[in-house]
Amino acid sequence: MQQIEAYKQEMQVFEAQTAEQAEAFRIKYLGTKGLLKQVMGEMKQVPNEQRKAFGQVLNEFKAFAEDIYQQLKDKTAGTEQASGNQIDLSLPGNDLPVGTRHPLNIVRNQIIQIFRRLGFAVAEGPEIEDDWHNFGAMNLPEDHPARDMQDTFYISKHPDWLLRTHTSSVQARVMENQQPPIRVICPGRVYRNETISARAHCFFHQVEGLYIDENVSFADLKQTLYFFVQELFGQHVKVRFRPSYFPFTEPSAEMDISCQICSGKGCNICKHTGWVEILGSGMVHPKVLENFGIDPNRYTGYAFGMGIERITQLKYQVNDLRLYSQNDIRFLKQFTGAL
Ligand code: 2NL
Repeated sequence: MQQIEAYKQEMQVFEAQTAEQAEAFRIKYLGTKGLLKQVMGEMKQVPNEQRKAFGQVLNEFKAFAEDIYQQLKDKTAGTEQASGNQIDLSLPGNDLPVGTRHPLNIVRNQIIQIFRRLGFAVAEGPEIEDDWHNFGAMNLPEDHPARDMQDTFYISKHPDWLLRTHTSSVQARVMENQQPPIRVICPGRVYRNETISARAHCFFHQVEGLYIDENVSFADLKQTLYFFVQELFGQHVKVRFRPSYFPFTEPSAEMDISCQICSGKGCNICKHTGWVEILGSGMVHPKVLENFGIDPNRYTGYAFGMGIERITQLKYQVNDLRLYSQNDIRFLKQFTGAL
């Protein structure tokens, strides 16, 4: 009883200026490990006949403590702000780092924009293709090396399926569903079974184009592609066409542009020739047109294909293909603002 009286006096002189100090009172006296619980635990030792009286004292003690706590709480209400760990909501927030477009997407978008202005639509298609859309329709013979497992990823559970090796498969799907005039470009990822190095990867990105109508000529092909590289690299760029071979075009040509690194004087990039290859092209093979029921005597067309990695390399001097897919922020952030 005496001890309780002493505690009461201790409580009465308890000083609290802040809400934290009022809380300290609660913990010390009323908390689960507080003094009140401790004193109540002593009930067991009280002889039976005194229990009732002691219980009353305890109840009164508890009410006393709660009353003081309530007073301290009222007195210090609103002092939380003064405690110093309050956030100032009027301050500006932390900057969120803004990402950059991937260089391959920057260049792909530039290519798409140029051809859009020439009336080309954009078509997309699946990355897993069947043999017909990727090879057969494109006039690739059964024994063509591209059809070998060494060069192409086949889906082992479904031998007729493969990862497309070019986006010609998308143009095949366009020709399947649409009669001429056809004017599309097909950007997308393609796969080849290559050992990864600075110059080769097991996937890369392409833009292929196709234009089929009456009276489409090789002169249209040349002038369109010349316009394209002038828009992409500048008016000063020179072009040359070299005869080439593709199973899906006849005649075929590869196009070179004057080296953008040394302006044609000769450097490592152009192997001291002053020219760099940027795309393959040709007049659509009559067999390809026939495969889609397009009459080759009425319609002609040109087609072309380019690697986006290669063009990005020439535009931004990226000299290792692996950089495109390593996600190294030091590489990627160099394209801030290159939109
Ligand atoms: C290259 C060469 C080329 C085509 C792609 C094509 C598409 C159809 C019909 C005929 Cl639907 N040809 N595409 C034509 C010539 C060359 O790509 O070196 N690409 C990176």
